[in-house]
Amino acid sequence: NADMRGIFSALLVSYNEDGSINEKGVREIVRHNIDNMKVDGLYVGGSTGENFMLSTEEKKRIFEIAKDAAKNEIKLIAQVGSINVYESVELAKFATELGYDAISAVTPFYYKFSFNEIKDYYNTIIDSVDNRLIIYSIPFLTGVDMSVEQFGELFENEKIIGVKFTAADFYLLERLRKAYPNHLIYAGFDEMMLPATVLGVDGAIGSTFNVNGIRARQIFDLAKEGKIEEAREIQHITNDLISAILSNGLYATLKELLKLSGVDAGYCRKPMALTTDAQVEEAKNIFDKYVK
Ligand code: HMN
Repeated sequence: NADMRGIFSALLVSYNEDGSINEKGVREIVRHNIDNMKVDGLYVGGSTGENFMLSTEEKKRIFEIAKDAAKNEIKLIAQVGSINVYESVELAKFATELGYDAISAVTPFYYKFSFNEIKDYYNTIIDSVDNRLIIYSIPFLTGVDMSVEQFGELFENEKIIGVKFTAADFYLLERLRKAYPNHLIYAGFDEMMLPATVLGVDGAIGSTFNVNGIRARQIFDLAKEGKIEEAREIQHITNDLISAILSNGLYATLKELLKLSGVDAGYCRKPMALTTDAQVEEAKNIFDKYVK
C-alpha cells in the first residue's frame, strides 16, 4: 500500500448559487490541485466537498468528474461513508468500478453506535468490493472515539489498510504508529502536520492543500528528512494562513482564494451560507499576504 503515501487534497466542490454542482468548476479545482499544488492524490467526497449534504446521485457525479479530470495522473480516494450503510455500499461499488485507488468511510455518526456496530459497518462496506479501505476518524465532528485496540480489531480485516486521523491526540497517534507500523496513517489537521509527520505519518489529507499544497509538501518532506527547524518555519507561515482562513470561514474562504487564483470554485451549498462581501474582501487580504 506504499503507493498511497503522500499529500492528498481533500477536494473542494464548486456549487452554483442554486446549490447544483458546477461541473466546470470542479474540473478546474481538480486540475489546479494537480498542475499547481502538485499533490499526490485527492480525497473526494469528504467534509471539504460538503458531501454530507448531497444526494447519492450527486455524490456519484462528483466521483465521475474528479476521475475524468484527473486523467490517471494522481491517486484517488473516494469517501463513501454515510449513516445509510446501503448507500455507502452502493457508492463503494460505484467508485471501485470507476477505478478509484481506495475508498474511505467516516465512522457512522449521529446515533451512538456501539463498536460492534461500527465494525460491522466497515466490514459490510469493504467486503462488498474488491478494493482497500481507509477509516476516516474525525471525533470532533462525529463524537466517535476509538481506542488503539479497536483500531486493531478493524485492521483484522486485511482490506482495511489505514486511517485518516483528524484529531489532535498525539498520544493516540504515537500509540497507533507503534502498534500498526504497516498500516497507513494520514494526518488530517493541516495546522498540525509537522508534529504528525515527526510521529511518522505516511501522508496527509487536508482541505487547505487546495491553496497551500506546496508549503504542505515542504513541511512533510523537511520533517521526514529531520530538518525540523526549517519545517517549523513553514508551518508557522502555514498556520498564519490557516488561522486567517478559519477566522473568515473555512470553505467559503478556500473558495475565494481559489477564485483569486483563477479557479471557478463557486459557492458553498445550503445550509451553508453564501459568502458575504466582507468575507470576499478579507479573502483578498489573505490571498495577497499568503497565497499569491
Ligand atoms: C475532508 O474530509 O474533506 C478532510 O479530509 C477533512 C480535513 O481533515 C480537514 N478537516 C475539516 O475540514 C474538518 C482539515 O484539512 C481542516 O480543514 C484543516 O486542518 C483546517 O482546520
